[in-house]
Amino acid sequence: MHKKGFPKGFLWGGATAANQYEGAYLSGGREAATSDAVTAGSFDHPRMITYKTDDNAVGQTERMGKLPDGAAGLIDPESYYPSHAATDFYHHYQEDIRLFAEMGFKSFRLSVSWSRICPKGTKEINEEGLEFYNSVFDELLKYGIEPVVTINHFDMPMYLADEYDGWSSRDTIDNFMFFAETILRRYKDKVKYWMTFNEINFMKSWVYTGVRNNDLQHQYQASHHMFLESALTVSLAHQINPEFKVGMMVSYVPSYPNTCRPEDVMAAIIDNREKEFFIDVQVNGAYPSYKLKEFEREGVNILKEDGDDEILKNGTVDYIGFSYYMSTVSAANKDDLEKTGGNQRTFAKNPYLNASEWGWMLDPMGLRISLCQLYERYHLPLFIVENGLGAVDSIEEDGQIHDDYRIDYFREHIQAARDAVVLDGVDLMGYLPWGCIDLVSAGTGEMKKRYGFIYVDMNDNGKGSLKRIRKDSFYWYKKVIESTEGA
Ligand code: BGP
Repeated sequence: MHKKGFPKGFLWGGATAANQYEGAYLSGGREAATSDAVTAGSFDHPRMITYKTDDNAVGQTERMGKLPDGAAGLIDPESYYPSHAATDFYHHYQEDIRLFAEMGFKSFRLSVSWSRICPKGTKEINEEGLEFYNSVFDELLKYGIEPVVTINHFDMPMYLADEYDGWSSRDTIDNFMFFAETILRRYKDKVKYWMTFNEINFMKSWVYTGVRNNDLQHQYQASHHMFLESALTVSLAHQINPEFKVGMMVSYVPSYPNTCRPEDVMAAIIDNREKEFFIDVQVNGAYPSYKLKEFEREGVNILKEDGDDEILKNGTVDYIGFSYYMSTVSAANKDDLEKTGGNQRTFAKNPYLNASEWGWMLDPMGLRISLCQLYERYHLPLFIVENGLGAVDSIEEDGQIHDDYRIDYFREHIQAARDAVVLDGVDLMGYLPWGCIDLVSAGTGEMKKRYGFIYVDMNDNGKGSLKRIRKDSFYWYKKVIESTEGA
């Protein structure tokens, strides 16, 4: 153990995803994905999904907009779609990786765009797409940066969403398996760390799952297919290369009881199951009893085929990856709670905490609490694969970005992670701050909400030179990595 508390080989780095960073959405043989149909939004004006939907499509957190008559494909010519160009990793990957190397990154999380490899999501390969990621991995390895690959981060080839209703259909498993196997085999000597689905507990968005009807039955059936997929991927990955580490990924927002009234404590236990369910299945390889009881009460009937239970049992994950941004509060009586903004949906306000400009509760201690809860419940290595502060940055007169607020945020969260390692004995693999370079927000489609150590000149209307500028936090994070590196 190094003097600063983090183990030798700790994976310091940063995290991104193709749907928010890569751009070049119809270049190099890529075809459209669900994430391409999302317009820009803002705090008070939700992003919109333009889609040839019937009026019965319900339950999206965003408005499902019908395309105007005559609009081609999915794109409304009057709307702006920030992910189409994003911050253009596709054309800037060498420059960006050079900057990550300058910060001292040991690892870098990215996702592979499914429709870049298999344009329709079916069993047809786009060799140019495979070559692109091959060059990216080579570039990373040139600097000794370990790639951490999310196989699927919040998108699905449009064709599969259209023709198969996304993860509702069991056929999607077969198609995804082809994609997963293709990349596991092609990059087997370049990538060791994999993650199946980003934030698998966010099931309600059509963009993420391609599922139009998201009543409980459809939602959980889709989850079942994703669980099978994850388990099959883990099993196959271990056959291809026993050295592979394949993890799962959830959004972890711990919920505290509003008071010490036992009813509030029980409410927190129930709310926490929202994410624990997804971890339980992928770590224990079976559905937990509380969920089976809930299915009975709600009339949810998961359609399983023979052998499904064995698939789940045999494909449990090697580590738990999670995003941590905030905590929330639970109460038996929801009227006792005040609402605030949060990751992908609204959450409850905690009067003991401050909030970000987007209303997310800032809670560094919550990171230590999460690490303890997860480690003590699952006894598996943990990987913080997202954490960060979405904030408005401005370029000052000196041409620089003085983001002290971000530095303060990271100082406190890294300290909390260190406490979990040093004081609580948590087995922590690494720390990958989200959006280590500015990219498009998933929740609101904004550029204004920035997370990066590196500023990218691009605004909410798609104007900007895409020039990269190091923020003050860039130099600060570089020092953190230097000073905590294993001896
Ligand atoms: C997580 C997602 C990321 C990312 C992050 C920040 O839910 O995995 O894709 O976007 O949250 O959220 P936002 O972009 O909405 O600020």
